[in-house]
Amino acid sequence: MSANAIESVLVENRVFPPSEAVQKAARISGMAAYQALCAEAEKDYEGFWARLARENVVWSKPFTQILDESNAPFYKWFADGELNASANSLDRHIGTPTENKTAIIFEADDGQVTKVTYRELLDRVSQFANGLQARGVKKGDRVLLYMPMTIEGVVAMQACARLGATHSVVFGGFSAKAVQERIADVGAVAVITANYQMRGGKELPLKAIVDEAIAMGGCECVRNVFVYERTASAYAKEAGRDVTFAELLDGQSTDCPPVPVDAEHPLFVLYTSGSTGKPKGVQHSTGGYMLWARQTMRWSFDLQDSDVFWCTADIGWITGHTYVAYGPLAAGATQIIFEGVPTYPNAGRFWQMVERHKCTIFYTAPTAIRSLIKASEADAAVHPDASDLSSLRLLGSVGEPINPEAWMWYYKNVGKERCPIVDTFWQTENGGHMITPLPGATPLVPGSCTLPLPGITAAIVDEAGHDLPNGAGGMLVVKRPWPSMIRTIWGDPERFKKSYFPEELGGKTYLAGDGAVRSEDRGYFRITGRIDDVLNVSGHRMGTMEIESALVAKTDLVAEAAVVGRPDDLTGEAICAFVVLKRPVPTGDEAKAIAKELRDWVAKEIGPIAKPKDIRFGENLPKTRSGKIMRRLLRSLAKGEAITQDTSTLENPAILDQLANTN
Ligand code: 6R9
Repeated sequence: MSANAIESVLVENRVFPPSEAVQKAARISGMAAYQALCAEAEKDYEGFWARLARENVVWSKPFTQILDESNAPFYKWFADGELNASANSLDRHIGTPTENKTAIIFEADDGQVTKVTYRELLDRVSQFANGLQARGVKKGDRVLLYMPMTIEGVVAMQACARLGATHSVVFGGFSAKAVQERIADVGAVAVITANYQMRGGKELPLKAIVDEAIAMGGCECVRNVFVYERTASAYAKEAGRDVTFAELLDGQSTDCPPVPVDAEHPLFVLYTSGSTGKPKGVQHSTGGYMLWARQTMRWSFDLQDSDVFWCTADIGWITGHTYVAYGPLAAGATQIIFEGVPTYPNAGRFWQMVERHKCTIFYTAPTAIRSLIKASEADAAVHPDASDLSSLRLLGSVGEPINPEAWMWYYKNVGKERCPIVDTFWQTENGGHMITPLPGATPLVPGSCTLPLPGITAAIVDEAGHDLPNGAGGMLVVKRPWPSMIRTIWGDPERFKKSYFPEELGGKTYLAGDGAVRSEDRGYFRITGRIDDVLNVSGHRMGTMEIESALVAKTDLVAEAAVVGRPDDLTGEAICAFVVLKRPVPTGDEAKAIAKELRDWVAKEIGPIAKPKDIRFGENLPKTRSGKIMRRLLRSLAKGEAITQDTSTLENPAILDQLANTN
């Protein structure tokens, strides 16, 4: 978010209360209803969550314990209860009118549409689970997915859950190295992938990247690679190890009893960037997670039976887990799944799809909105006005702060000043929405995620953990454990404690890693961005250390590198790398060529989303006398600001001029 945008958030005084019609129709109608739920949670915290757990989750063995804090911060919820996440998404609808309702409307990259009902989806998931079981996948195993956005991706996740196997989905844009690290860290027994993925009319390899990853070593745990043949194109197959979906499903029954697991059983591990070089495997539970996936569908989106829900997130991210693979199904929604990209065949694709499928709830990221604003300003044919958006009743935003200008455009042009916008703040570690308006209750303020959901004890504190008054910026924390929270970092409980429950805050307060401020008048939360070394580029989390490690791994060229973020109008933040080469500082065409080489290298090491936008070369980096890189100075340089900070502790002040000038 740019400094201007932050400023305009702070002075924002436009307020949009829910219309009478919206409020009347809503499940939580009016602020008093919201406050009553908050009061219920405050009065009897455990009783409140137990009620929601009974209402939202189908338990094969009911729980008698609610919250277990005996080994804090390793909290347990509903620990003696048993359930199955796939049964909670699919089987629960069998024998109800939802059984024959459309579960998924899939639109392929090329526009082809496929629909499946809940009954059909259950059959497909069961058959797939039987196939996995026949190849030895069982409860407690880990399975890595590297899949395109397709029905098959959801089927594979659900099939793992059906068997009690823990899935770990890796976004299809990550590199072979990233896949290899995740396979090795999570100890996957199998990989589920596709030969290719279709994006923007292009066929991009997936299977070949899995092959490359496994060939790097450390992946001896992988017995099988299951391959969805998304396209007819050929790919390399390793006999014995590789099994096509057709082979996997051949002869398998469409009946597969769901395997009951403990509430705390790990449903999935999803890797996300942290403030060190190594991504963290965020481990989620089954019971608490499923409770929140369904409840937030009903609260934040006020999901109704007639809704056509569309969350545009990829299943490789947490939003695609909670609001594609689990939440909408558990809540019995009809949802749209889109394989492609918003700009193909043109930048009106989202709006054309809303019209085509009569979408009622549309949930996307600010970065997509900002790029579509730009595209529709240049070409009226792709403007939202060119499509019939009258089916829409609710809009959502997620992934990064939405600047008020983009909010207003979304509100006017997409929602026609009729649809509330829920700006949902949450993180991979949270499992589901944390701070968000409720469409039938909360008066909206552009750029603010407003108030915590009932039961979520979000607060803003200073470094010592003291509550701050409205108007004072500080660290966002959550004071009490909640059911869908992260359970641990896979294989690294110490890092879990240090990252999220630091001793300085008493060891029991969840530290989000974001800065926030509450408005003076309403106490509304505004997220001001990460306060750690994590960047948010187009809604994707990237660790600065991760990118630095990738750069210095180019040992023939790079001596040292420091990465910072700078505000960018389109992507929120942009990656800016300061690089010291093992050769004289290049200029002109040579500098351009080396910068390109480094960008391609980072794409190979991590993935194209991690490519630095700016690369600047210098003889050195600004350092203190003790050798610490002064990142705040680099941040100013990246923004193109004059250095006004105190530079007296700097060992080599002359370096600032050099880094300010090269580009
Ligand atoms: C769900 C998701 C989490 C980080 C988070 C914050 C930023 C997400 C936001 C938001 C402001 C919102 N973030 N939603 N900032 N307003 N509505 O995005 O998870 O990929 O783990 O990212 O994204 O900085 O800490 P994840």
